[in-house]
Amino acid sequence: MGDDAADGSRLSGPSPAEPGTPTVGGGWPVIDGWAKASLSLQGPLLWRTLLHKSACLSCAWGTGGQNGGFSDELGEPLQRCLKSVEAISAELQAAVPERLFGQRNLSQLQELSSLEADRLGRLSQPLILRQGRSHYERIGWDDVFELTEAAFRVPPERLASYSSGRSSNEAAYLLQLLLRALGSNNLADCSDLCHAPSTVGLNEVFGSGTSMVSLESFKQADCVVLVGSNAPANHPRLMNELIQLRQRGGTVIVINPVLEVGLLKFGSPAFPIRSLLKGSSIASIFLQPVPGSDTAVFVGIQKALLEANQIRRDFLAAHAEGWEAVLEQARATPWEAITACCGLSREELAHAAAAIGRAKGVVFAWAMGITHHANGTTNVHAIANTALLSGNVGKPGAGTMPIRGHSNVQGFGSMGVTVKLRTELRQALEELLGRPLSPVPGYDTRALIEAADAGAVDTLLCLGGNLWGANPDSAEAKRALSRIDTVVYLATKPNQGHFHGLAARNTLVLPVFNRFETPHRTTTESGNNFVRLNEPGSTHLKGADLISEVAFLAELARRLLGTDPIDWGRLQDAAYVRELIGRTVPGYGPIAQIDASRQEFSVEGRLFNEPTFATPSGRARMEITPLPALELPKPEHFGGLAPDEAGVVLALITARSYGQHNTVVYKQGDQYRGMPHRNTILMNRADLARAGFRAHQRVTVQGEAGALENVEIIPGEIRSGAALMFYPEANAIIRAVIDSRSGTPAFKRVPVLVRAHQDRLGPDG
Ligand SMILES: Nc1nc2c(c(=O)[nH]1)N[C@H]1C(S)=C(S)[C@@H](COP(=O)(O)OP(=O)(O)OC[C@H]3O[C@@H](n4cnc5c(=O)[nH]c(N)nc54)[C@H](O)[C@@H]3O)O[C@H]1N2
Ligand SMILES: Nc1nc2c(c(=O)[nH]1)N[C@H]1C(S)=C(S)[C@@H](COP(=O)(O)OP(=O)(O)OC[C@H]3O[C@@H](n4cnc5c(=O)[nH]c(N)nc54)[C@H](O)[C@@H]3O)O[C@H]1N2
Ligand code: SF4
Ligand SMILES: [Mo]
Repeated sequence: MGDDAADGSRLSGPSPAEPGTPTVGGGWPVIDGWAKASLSLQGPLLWRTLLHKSACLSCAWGTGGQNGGFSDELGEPLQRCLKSVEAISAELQAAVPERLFGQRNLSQLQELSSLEADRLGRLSQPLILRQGRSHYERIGWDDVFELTEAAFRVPPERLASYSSGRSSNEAAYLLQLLLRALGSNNLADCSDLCHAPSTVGLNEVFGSGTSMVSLESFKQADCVVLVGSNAPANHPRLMNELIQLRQRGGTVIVINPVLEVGLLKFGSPAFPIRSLLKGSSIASIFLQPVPGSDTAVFVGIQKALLEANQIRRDFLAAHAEGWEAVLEQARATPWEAITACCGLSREELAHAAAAIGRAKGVVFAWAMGITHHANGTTNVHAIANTALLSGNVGKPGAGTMPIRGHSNVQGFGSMGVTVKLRTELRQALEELLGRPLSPVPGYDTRALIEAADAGAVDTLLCLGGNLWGANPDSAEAKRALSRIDTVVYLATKPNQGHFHGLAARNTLVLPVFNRFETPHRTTTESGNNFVRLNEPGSTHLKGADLISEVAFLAELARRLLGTDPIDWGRLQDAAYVRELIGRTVPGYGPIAQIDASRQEFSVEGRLFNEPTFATPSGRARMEITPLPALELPKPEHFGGLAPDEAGVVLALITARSYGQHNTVVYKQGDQYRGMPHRNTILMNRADLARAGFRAHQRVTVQGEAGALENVEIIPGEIRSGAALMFYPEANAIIRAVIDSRSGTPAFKRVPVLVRAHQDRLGPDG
């Protein structure tokens, strides 16, 4: 096999890139970004924050913590990336000028783009928008608590929360304890829109829903299969591991419909300058499948392993259940069905399977390209099956590894912020609260939107995030939120959700300390199951009236519940919250002593270095994975094309640009994909030709829930039949199709009609 993807494994025929697009991910723009940030007015403050002992705010790779700002979980230096700088810089902005909310009315605020909303600055005073008023006004904390307390005194089924994974474990634990003590299980969370299929799927197979691979174990792999992840942008320090893996002769198999430049070559500042500028090779094999077809890709790999006699039958017999049916599915599924579904050839799949079969330890890592599909959970099963059939679980250097998103999203799950509460935690919480938890199933994020839309929710507390911006069908999300009586947003910075996601009666926006400012210690959990301890800090905002999330939730709980059955007021003390976490959350025992020990730790029971799993029998439970049906609708589905109108129906991937964090846009363009602004659509040149479009032509992109106008076509390295646009803007046109097993929307395969005429309306128009 050749030593990079130019060996012919990118068989799908890349077209030449747009002139000026980089040929290396990371690289010079990264150094430039660091230099600009360091030399800015914020520079000294930025560096002080980077060195603060707390986990990086941005992704769940877990850089920072007690070792100091720049080390990873093994204490290795030079692991901070520019994304971290972007996130910190946004938090170090000055406060929103006091007069701004008096000057700008709602319609003016609603005109703001995501970037403009973020650039207003930091929230520094509590705000309220009252029914019928045109402006947000200042409100005092006493009134905030009185109003929120009253809003929480509703029947528990009509009370809900939504959360985003940037807050601490302590805040997350309090949030769920409060709701559950009040009798509500309505704990919607951003993970419902993210890795829920991984949690559900892995729990079904292994009895544990997180990665089974520690960073240490990851370093022992000699092959990594990276599926549906744009790690160069979203988990940049994972790239250091891939560079090192290639340097020690290992293989990286990338599976992605988009030929992301940073997955071919990546220049990391952690390596010598020559390698930074030229870039190190990443993909040894690059497979470019049809979006949504990963189950077929993995069944194909299984079939190739079977045909090459590389199935580990002894291992399966000893450590798995249901494997015979999975092997039978691989045997019985014809190659034609597999290749027709995924668009890859038998040779490509066999080539990848041979590399997997040859390797001593394979880590299968994935992100949103796997989960954001109507069959997201089945995709996860297909990956887990492949890992099991090839004997790549339950030993160091191998295993399944969902690459988690928000820096503490996994901690939220561990703390019980989920509608799928695990039995052990349920029992422990019932013991703590001295009564059974409500048996009424809770709303996950999509169910919450539907319930709100149906008028079944009175009060919603949002611990961070942007519920409006993160959901498909922005008009539906707006309408649903407008049917809730009171919405309370706790946030560090304003976002579009605070201006579009408005309640019927009162909308409150309450300013909180971020992680590195919080006046007490907090903890967070990385995607590698490593618990980080964050030291107290202070804010640069002068005269600001911020609150810690723990203080807010403990005070609200004290008002509502007093000392029944625990002393809620005492939970103001984060160390006491940690004591309760240590007592109730499985695997979290050491957290009770962490204030004294300062010992960060791996959550117990998650890392499988032996093939004994957390299922009742200790064996992995395998199940077959039906291939998805991936037909796209005809133009008529969208109202049809005019006789002379150019147009094509494509599978739209909605993804992040290189300059954003989720719904928050930091930079307009995406230079690595050659997309100069946000209102662009990345298309394959063959599709342009097929539809009769030219590069840079302006088109209408019509989805099932709406249309985006004046979108510029950018030809690029994406599989024919697929297109890519940026989230959150694209949510305006997406109808929610969800994976029924996990509740997660299919954000990565949205049927759209790309059409030339801009003046035609859709089926509803
Ligand atoms: N800088 C930065 N870092 C972040 C975030 C951020 O917004 N900015 N967000 C955080 C969060 S919450 C998350 S969840 C993660 C997201 O991290 P990613 O999952 O890497 O992010 P996405 O942009 O959604 O891109 C997913 C990748 O999947 C590919 N893909 C799309 N469809 C398919 C498919 O059908 N099959 C396969 N195999 N691949 C497909 C896309 O081409 C893209 O490269 O990043 C986290 N880190
Ligand atoms: N079309 C489409 N939609 C998607 C996706 C996609 O790929 N395509 N991705 C989905 C995914 S993976 C996710 S995770 C969701 C993300 O959805 P969310 O997590 O809801 O959204 P974010 O944009 O991360 O939320 C950012 C806001 O959090 C607040 N914030 C930041 N730090 C803190 C803090 O420390 N405390 C508090 N209280 N607030 C804070 C700030 O006000 C900031 O504006 O979006 C989902 N939606
Ligand atoms: S890789 Fe993730 S955790 Fe590490 S510095 Fe970058 S954004 Fe932060
Ligand atoms: Mo996410």
